[in-house]
Amino acid sequence: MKIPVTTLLLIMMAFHESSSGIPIKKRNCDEICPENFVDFLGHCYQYFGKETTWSEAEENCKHYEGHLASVPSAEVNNFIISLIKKSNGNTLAATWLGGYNTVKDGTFMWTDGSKFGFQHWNENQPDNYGGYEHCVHIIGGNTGVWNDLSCSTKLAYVCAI
Ligand SMILES: [Ca+2]
Repeated sequence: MKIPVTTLLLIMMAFHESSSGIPIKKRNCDEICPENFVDFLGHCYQYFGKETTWSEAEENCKHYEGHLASVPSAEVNNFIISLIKKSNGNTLAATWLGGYNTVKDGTFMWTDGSKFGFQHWNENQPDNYGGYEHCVHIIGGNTGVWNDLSCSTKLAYVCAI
């Protein structure tokens, strides 16, 4: 039996369609954020009120295929402040961000690998108080300025995808 080429092509296309019907996960501005994450400037953010150490917080963010939030601009810092307040009874809780520094030379970095450019430190910070403050958080009850703190301190945190 001779099957016309066009029929064969249609069958192949149909098979291809059904075998690749699983949508590929994309992360761009058009994508809807996962449940409980809020979209802002192309990233998805969630506040977690359960206080954990900085590294535990980063690990939890990785479960969502994200990282602790990096802050590239005042705009994003302001958004994170409003997200914390909205999620926490209008109170700005002390909250881990993805900033950390290398113990060796003190250079700050973000866990998502983005450039540590914009900085919003509180006055006289970072001070590496006692020589063991290597993680960055937003100071609670304040204006959203940052402090370096011991990474083993347990704080709320914000993940970004
Ligand atoms: Ca400090």
